[in-house]
Amino acid sequence: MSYFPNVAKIQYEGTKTKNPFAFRHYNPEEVVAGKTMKEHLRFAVAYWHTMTQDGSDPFGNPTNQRTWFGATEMETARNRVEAFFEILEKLGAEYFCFHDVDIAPEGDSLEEFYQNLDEITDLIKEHMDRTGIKLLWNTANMFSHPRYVNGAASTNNADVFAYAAAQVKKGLDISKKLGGENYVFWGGREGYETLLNTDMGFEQDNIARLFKMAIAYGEKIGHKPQFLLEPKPKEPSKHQYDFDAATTLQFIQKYGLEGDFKLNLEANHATLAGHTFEHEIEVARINHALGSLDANQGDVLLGWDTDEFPTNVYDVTLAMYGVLENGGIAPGGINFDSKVRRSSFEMEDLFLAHIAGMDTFARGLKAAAKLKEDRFFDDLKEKRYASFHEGIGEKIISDQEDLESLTEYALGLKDIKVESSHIEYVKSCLNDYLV
Ligand code: XLS
Ligand code: CA
Ligand code: CA
Repeated sequence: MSYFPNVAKIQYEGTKTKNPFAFRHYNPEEVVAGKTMKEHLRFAVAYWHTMTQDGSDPFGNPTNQRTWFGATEMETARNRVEAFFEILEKLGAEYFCFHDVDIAPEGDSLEEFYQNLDEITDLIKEHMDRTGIKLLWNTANMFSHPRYVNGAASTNNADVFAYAAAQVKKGLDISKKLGGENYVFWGGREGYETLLNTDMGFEQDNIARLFKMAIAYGEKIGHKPQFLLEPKPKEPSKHQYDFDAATTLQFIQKYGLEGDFKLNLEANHATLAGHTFEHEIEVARINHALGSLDANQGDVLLGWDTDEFPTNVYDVTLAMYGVLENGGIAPGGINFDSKVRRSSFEMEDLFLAHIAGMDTFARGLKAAAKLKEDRFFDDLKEKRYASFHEGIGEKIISDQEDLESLTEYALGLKDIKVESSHIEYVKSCLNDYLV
């Protein structure tokens, strides 16, 4: 049975095509900068936005038309797996991501939840074995259930901490069963509402404690995914501890987690933190902590996490430049943590949206590769910092100078020439790469 009888396998047809169900830029086997596009991009589809998001918003009912609802929650869960793998196969996406609660109902007890997860992950595994599609990452949803109202690892309630630990343990068992390449922690409720009742140091120690338990359990079961922390400044918590890449790196370093943890960076979370996506990628990259990317975009006119499919070629080009500079993103990937707009409610919009995102990343990759080949940024920066590659500058960066010797040098300076950056010209030249 097919959930998308009118959609065939999506093929690359080039920019001349009028077929909406075709790639115009993403050509999986095309070689760009020494690797195929699919090796560079490692696209993943997110279970939550694709299979469980219903189109409701705080003011409106669900709009999404979906045909996978069954007579029971478990029947729906099984149908979703079938439909999901049809989407992955037809898109040619080689990876997927999910939260535990996306794939199976929680039932009335932890035991029942575990049983449901076992049954559904058996089914998922069958499809993975049949298709060769792989798990980029899974995670435990420790933010939706009312028990997590005051946080999961950062809760004030020890029973809640224990429950969160049980979810993480199962998450790692599932990761092992499905060969997950990464395992994500996103702390939506790990933050605070007011400092009046919050022991910030205590809460952060406990978060690190849970992470160390996860590392130890992974070692015990002989499964070592790349652990990833996903920064976000706010929403749903007023103030989340993993505010941005820099804050999260500081946490990783404080608790000595560098060997096991990297960052999963999301574009919309970057902008919520007042940064660009490329800024967050650069912060992670220069600290050897670029793990994986959640691809989406926010809306500059809205102040919340809209998780739109990425269509902004400019931003995506700069993000992909960071990925190329990093020498790639593996074992991470490009996960579409993106949802169709409420008005894109037909089943087939799920394809159109992913095609738009994949084509945008393909364009970004090609433009970034050309920028690298032309040494666009390399030459710009080399010229900009040229004074440090000769004379006194060279001595400064080889640590041959001190405050006294530099004072002596500065006293002898007559005229300091500071150059214009001509930044408008640079931006205009950059535009030439985007069309
Ligand atoms: C929410 C986050 C979430 C994580 C996984 O804003 O993006 O979906 O990626 O829990
Ligand atoms: Ca995300
Ligand atoms: Ca998000």
